[in-house]
Amino acid sequence: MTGTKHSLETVDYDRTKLRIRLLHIGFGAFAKAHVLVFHDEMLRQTKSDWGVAVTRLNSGADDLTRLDEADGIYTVGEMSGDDLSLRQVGAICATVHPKRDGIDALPDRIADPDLAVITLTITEKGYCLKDGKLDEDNAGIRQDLATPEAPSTAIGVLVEGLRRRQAAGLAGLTILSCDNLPANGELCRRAVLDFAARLTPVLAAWIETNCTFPCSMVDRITPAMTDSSFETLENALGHKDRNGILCETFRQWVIEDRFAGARPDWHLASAEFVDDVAPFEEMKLRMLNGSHSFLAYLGALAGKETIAGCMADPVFRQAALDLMLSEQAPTLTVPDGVDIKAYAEALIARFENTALHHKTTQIASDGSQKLPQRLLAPIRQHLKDGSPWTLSALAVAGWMFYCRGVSKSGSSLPLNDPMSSRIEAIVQETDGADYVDKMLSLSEIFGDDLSRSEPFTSALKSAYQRLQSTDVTLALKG
Ligand code: CS2
Repeated sequence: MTGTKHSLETVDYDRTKLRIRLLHIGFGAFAKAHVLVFHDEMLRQTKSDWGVAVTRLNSGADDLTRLDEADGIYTVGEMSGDDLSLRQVGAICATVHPKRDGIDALPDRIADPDLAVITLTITEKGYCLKDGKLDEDNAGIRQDLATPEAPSTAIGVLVEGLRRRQAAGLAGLTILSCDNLPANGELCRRAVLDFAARLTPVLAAWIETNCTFPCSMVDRITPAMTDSSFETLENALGHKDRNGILCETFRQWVIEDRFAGARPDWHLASAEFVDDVAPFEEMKLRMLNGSHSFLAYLGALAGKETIAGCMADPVFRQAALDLMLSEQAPTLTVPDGVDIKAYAEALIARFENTALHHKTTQIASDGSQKLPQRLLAPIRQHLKDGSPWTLSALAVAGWMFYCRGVSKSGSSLPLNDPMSSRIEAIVQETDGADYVDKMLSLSEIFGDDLSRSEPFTSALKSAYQRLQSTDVTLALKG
């Protein structure tokens, strides 16, 4: 990116004063660009002592070691068109990885007396839920219930850490989910309490009394880094930062104000503490993430590599706006003070950001975990109200088409999904005619209600048929 304008905000607080009071589990691209940026901004404003430890559970030990080598400091590049502003984040005091540091390192970190808050970005599948409860058939959960002192899942790690806190007579913690799930805090609480109750009811009761699980809505578009984005960062910075991240300039964090103990002053970094996050979560999940998934599946099928590429096509751009305003917005309780039309237009402008090479195939991953809250919940509402949901039907049919692994022009599409083996088995066993019916029988995704709903299944079949018989742009035009 030539002609880039940039400024660099270096760390301006005394890092030697930081004590580890916040632990972040699931330290990937999003956390680097979101939670840690809010936290860093707060440290700039308050010069407080809230240091952070970050962890990943499975892969990524080398990434954390590389961060240690940079003394925990990394660069965030915030991009809009040709503008790029750079900040150094200096909040991280330690990294922990069970495979590198031993199985006790993480539960011991959770049982540190200084710790007050744990934030989580472990993705939808990291909560190991089925029908809103802990999925005891999940392989990781089964293993962790058998050997709880050597946990491998985030839920197992949390419970083992909390058990050590309880045994040491320490205070409880605030456990703050930052994943794109409705009522994310409640779901996290359910998974943790179900797991703990399977071990000892006394531990579950202690967690219930001493810990809180606030809900939160998080928002910042942060594509996975590629060689070319590292190069953009290097050109702007004047040297390499292999820990760096590029993202958009927009960021939002709405947090339910229910902390077990001390609360970081994140409001000084523009986070909002509210009594009820639900309307914000629902609005963001349906308007932003719902249309992201819509663009991801239909865009990938039409050969569009990025979200900005979809926006450059007037038919896709208009369809995304129509989906938001005609099919998603009517299903929402819009938060007080929000102009939903302006919100939708701002989302379109964010999607148009050509500096972000946000791949449709990246957003297309984990569809089985994303469709229910992004598209199926609003569809349920339309079925109840008798209102139209043509574009939502195309999005779900687009997902089914995408799962076959081939675009309309015959190029291959990657299927990354925890349910991929079951999906692939359906793709293998059917020649096409009953494909939609077989996909609809995945009750973890569609629930028995939708699988058995005639209006739902027939609308899905005709949307799928339309995608099969015509090109995506024509299908979108109706
Ligand atoms: C995206 C989100 O990958 C996806 O599923 O929809 O990561 C999205 O970019 C963020 O939620 C934006 O806040």
